[in-house]
Amino acid sequence: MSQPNKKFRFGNVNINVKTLIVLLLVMDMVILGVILLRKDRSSAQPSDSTPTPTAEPTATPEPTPEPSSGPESIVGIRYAKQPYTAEDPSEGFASEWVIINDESAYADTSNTYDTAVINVGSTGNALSSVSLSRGGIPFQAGVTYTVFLNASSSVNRKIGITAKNWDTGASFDSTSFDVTGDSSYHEWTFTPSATTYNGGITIDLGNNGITDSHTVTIQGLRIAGDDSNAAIRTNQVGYYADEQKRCTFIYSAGDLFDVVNKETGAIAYSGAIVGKIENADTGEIDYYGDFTNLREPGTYFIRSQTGVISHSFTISDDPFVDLRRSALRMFSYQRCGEDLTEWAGDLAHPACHTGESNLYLTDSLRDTRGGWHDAGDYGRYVKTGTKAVNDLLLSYLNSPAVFDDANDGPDSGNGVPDILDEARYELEWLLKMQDPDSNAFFITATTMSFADDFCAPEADTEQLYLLGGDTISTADAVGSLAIAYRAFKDIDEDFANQCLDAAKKGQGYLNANPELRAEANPMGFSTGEYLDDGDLDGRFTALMALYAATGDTEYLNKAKEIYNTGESVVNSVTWNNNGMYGAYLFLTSAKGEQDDKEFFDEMLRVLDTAASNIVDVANITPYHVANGIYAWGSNSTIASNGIVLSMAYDFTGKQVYYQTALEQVNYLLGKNSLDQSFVSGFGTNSPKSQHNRLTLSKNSMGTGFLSGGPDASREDKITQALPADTPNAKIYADDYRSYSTNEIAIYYNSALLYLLTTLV
Ligand code: 9MR
Ligand code: ZN
Repeated sequence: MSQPNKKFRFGNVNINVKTLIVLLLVMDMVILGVILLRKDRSSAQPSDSTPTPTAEPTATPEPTPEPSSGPESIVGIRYAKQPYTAEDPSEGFASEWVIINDESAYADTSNTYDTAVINVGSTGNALSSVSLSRGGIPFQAGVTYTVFLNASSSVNRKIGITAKNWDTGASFDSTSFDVTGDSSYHEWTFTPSATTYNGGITIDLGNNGITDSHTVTIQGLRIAGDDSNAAIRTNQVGYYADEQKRCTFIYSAGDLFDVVNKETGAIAYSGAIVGKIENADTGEIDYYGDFTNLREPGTYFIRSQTGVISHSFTISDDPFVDLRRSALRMFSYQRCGEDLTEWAGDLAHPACHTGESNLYLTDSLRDTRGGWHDAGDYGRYVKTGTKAVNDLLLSYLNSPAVFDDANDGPDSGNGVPDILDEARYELEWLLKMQDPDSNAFFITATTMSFADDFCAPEADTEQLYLLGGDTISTADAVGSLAIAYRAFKDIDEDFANQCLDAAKKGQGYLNANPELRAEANPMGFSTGEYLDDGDLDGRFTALMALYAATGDTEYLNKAKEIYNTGESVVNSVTWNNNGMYGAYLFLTSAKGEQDDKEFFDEMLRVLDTAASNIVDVANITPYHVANGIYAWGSNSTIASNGIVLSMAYDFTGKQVYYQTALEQVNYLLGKNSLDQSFVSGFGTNSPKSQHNRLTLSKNSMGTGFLSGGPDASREDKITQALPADTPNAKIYADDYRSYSTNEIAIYYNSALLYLLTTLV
C-alpha cells in the first residue's frame, strides 16, 4: 500500500522521458537547494588517458584535506570527497629476488621496481656459482610454465635459468642463452616433474668463460603457467577509476602482477605483490596487490607472474550504476501487502499478508498491512526494519543526486525519488506498529512459525500476530520516524509531521518507561526473534534524531545523560547496536556544533576512534575486510562497518576511511577467499540458490539480493556438513538450505546500498 505523495503525483498522465528528466532536474534543484551536495565528483582527478605499462607507483603523501564549504543544510558534512592518490604499496620487484652465491663467487644486486641490476664481482667456478634467485613459487607437476625476461650485459656472455625444488635443491630443468650489451628478449618453458609449494627459479650468472667483473640487467621477469593452487580475488563487478583498487593473491604468485586489458590483451599496469600473511580466517597464505594508479576506464583482468588469471572487472567512473538500482529495487520485491505487478517480472505476485493481525492474547485485530518482508522469511520486525529505513534515509540525505524516480520500481514516475518511496513504504507500516493506547511500538507482525521454504508470499495465509511492544523497538522506531521528518519535510510536509508526531509520542512512552523492556517470542512462536539485551543505544539515537529534527536541546541533554552513564552506547550501526546513528545525526544536525561544541568534539572523537579501530581490523588481512568474527549475517556487519568508515570520512576527510569502506564493497563483490560475489546477478560467481522464499517459490533467482555470508558457528545442516577443518571465512554455502549463510535480508541490502550511494 504505497502512499504516493499527492503533491507530486502525476497520476495516469503519460510522461515522456524528456519531460521526466526536466522534472527530475527541477526537483533535484529544489532538493539541492536545501541539502548540501556532498560528493562533488567534478572536482575529482581526471583519469589518465594513457595506460601505464610497468608503472612505478608514486609515493604521494595524503594531502591534508580542506574542509568543504560550510554546511548550511539539514545534512551538514564537513568534507566533500577529495581526489585520492595512491601511496607506494611496496618496494616492488626488489622484495623477493635475491643474490645467492657460493664461496667462489661474489655479486650484489640493486633492484628497482621492475628491473634488477646485478654487479657480478666474481663469477666463481661455475655458471651456478652466483644467481639471482627466488623460492616460494608453487609449481604443479605436469603444468608447463614459461619464464620470460629482457636481459643485457656489459660484457657478452651466456646466462642460465634453472627451475628447482627449493626445499631439496633438485633441478627440474635448465637452459642458457646469450646476452649482449643490447637488451634482448628471452622465453623458456619448463614442466616440473613434481608438485611443490616451494619451487624456485635461478637466473645463473656465474662462470661461463667470463671472469671479469661486469653488470647484468634483467627487466620484466615473468613466470607464466596455469597453476590452480594460486588464485587471484578481485571485486568481480568494478572499481572506481579514481579510488583505491586492490586484489588479493592466494599463495605465492610471484613478485609482480599485471593488469591486462581484456579487449586488447595489452598490459595496462604492473604492480607488486605484497603484504604476505598467514591468514587464519581463510586458512591461506595471502598477499595483495594495488593498482590504484590504473585509472583508465575499461574491462580488465589480473594476471600474476605465475600466469594465474582473475575474473574480469571494469574500471569506470561509476561501476555500480546497475548494482545500485538493483540493490534498491530489492526493497520493492520485499513489499508485503501490495500487488507486485509487471515491474517485478518473474517475481510478480498478488498482495500477501493482507489479513489483520491479532494483538497477542487479546481479541483485538489490527491493520498491519504493508512494510517489507524482513528477509527470506515473511516476518516483519521493527528492529531490523528501522535499521534498513535509517540506511535508506541517510543514503538519500547524504547523496540525493544519486537517486532518481526511474528505478523501474512500483512508484517510479510519481515525482518522488524512488528511494524515498521505498523508505515511505516501510514508514507507513511502522506508523501502524505503534500502539495508540500506550504509544509503544510492537516488535513484530508475524505468523507463529516460518512458512515452508517454497511457500509463495500470497500463499502464506496463517494468522498474523502483533507481539510486544517494548522499549527497544519503540526507541528504534522513534529514531527512524524522526529521521524521516528531515527527509520528507520539503517533499510532503503532512507526512513528515505525521512521522514526527508519532516519534514524539513514542519518546513519551520511553520517558515514562526508563527501564529496559525487552520482549522475546512467546511460547509457540518460532519466527525471527532478534533478541537484544539493551536499549540505551536505541534511546540515544532516538533522542539525537529528535534533536536533529527539531533543534530542541531538551532531547540533546537527555541523549547526553544516556551517553554519560558510561555504558557502551555509541558503537555501530547494526540492528542491535545502533548508537552510532545517533552520533552521526548529532554531527550532521544544523546546530549541534553551535549548541554544544564540547559534545560535538566528543562525538567526533568517538566516530574517529571507531573508524580507526575498524581500519586496524581490516588491515590485519590482505583482503582488507573489516571483520574479525564470522557470525550470522557477517556481510551485514561488514557493510555496517563500512558505513561507520564512510561516516567518519565525512567528518575527518581521512582517505583511509573512505578507501577502507570501499574495500568492504570489494569484499562483498568477490574479493574474498570464497571467490564469491554475494549479490545475486552481479559478478562472475554470484549466488544462485539463496534462502529466499519469494525467489524459491517463483523459481527465479532475482537480482540485487545480498546474502548473509559466512557464519563460522555453522547454524544450519548444510554448513555443519562442511569439512571440519574449513576455515571460518569459508563457512558459507550457496545453497538455499543454508539459511545461516545464504539468506537475504533488508538490513543486509540497506547497508550495501548506503555504501554504494555515499561512496560515489
Ligand atoms: O540475523 C539474525 C541472527 O543474528 C540470529 O543469530 C539468527 C538466529 O536467531 O536470526 C537471524 O535473523 C533471521 C531472523 O531470525 C528471521 N529473518 C531472517 C533473519 C536473517 O537470517
Ligand atoms: Zn507479505
